[in-house]
Amino acid sequence: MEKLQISLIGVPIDFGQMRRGVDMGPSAIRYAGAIERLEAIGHTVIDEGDIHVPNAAKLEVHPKLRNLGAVVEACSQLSMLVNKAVKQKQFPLILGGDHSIAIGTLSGLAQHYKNLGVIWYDAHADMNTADTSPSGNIHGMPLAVAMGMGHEKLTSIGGDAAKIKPENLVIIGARSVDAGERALIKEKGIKVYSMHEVDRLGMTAVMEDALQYLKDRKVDGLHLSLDLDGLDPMYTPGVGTPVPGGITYRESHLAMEILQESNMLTSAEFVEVNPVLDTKNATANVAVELMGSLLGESLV
Ligand code: HAR
Ligand code: MN
Ligand code: MN
Ligand code: MN
Repeated sequence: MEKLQISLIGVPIDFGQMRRGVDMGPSAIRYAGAIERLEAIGHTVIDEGDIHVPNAAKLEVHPKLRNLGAVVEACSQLSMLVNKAVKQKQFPLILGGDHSIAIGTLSGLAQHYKNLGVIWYDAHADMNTADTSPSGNIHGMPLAVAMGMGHEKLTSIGGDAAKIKPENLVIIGARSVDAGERALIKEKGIKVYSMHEVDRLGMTAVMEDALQYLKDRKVDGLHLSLDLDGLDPMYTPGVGTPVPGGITYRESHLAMEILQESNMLTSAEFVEVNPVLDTKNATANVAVELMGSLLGESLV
């Protein structure tokens, strides 16, 4: 297995939604031993620390886009750091923070990858715009923004062009999808393996299928965006929007191992860890264990 130079970037933000505390996610994941775990595999970790997240109250507020100014500011910084890491041939590994940060991650990656593949491991489709969102929470919008839809202040981070193509996106684990998101999935023909497909086909087939689909599209990079609420809340209770009936712990490890075996992965992010809602840092612990499998820990 290739040994990586991992650029570790924390994004302590909780402004993309309403439950405070997910800004402590990067701390919780570091406390759970992320760096030691990755170094034990043989990777080099360049810890960029956490980006500075401004006080939301001092920046632009918007009736349908909660804390817009703070999210724009944090995502702009993140986009630059991710871009810098890729330029230096490092593997960006981003710790959230709520899922709004994916706007910055995907923007940074898009500076380099012109045909980026994305695996979105999540209970949600995160594809709302201000007009379809039931909540006004930006963490429910990053995929729409990356496809070029939504408020101009969000879509223009790192350039006006769309950051990903709908046909290069695969969603895994979906089980809470809003009406507007469903319409968009249909309209764009987005590949979704909902819990129905995970149950019916099994995780091995889902992952092999997903990776073949992305290979057929000749993606030039592959980003994993892993929302810890993709797993069943029985394993990852420390998330702001838990949805029952999720992916198991073992299935998730298997998915990570298959991703590792594919040799396609070029970046990853782990988001929505909220230690305030947790017991004994369980969710960050799972995040770190999954990181191990994803980045090449071997069982024997
Ligand atoms: N779809 C709902 C909304 O837009 C809930 C989104 C919850 N999102 C996350 N990230 N936790 O996946 O408000
Ligand atoms: Mn806070
Ligand atoms: Mn999400
Ligand atoms: Mn989610």
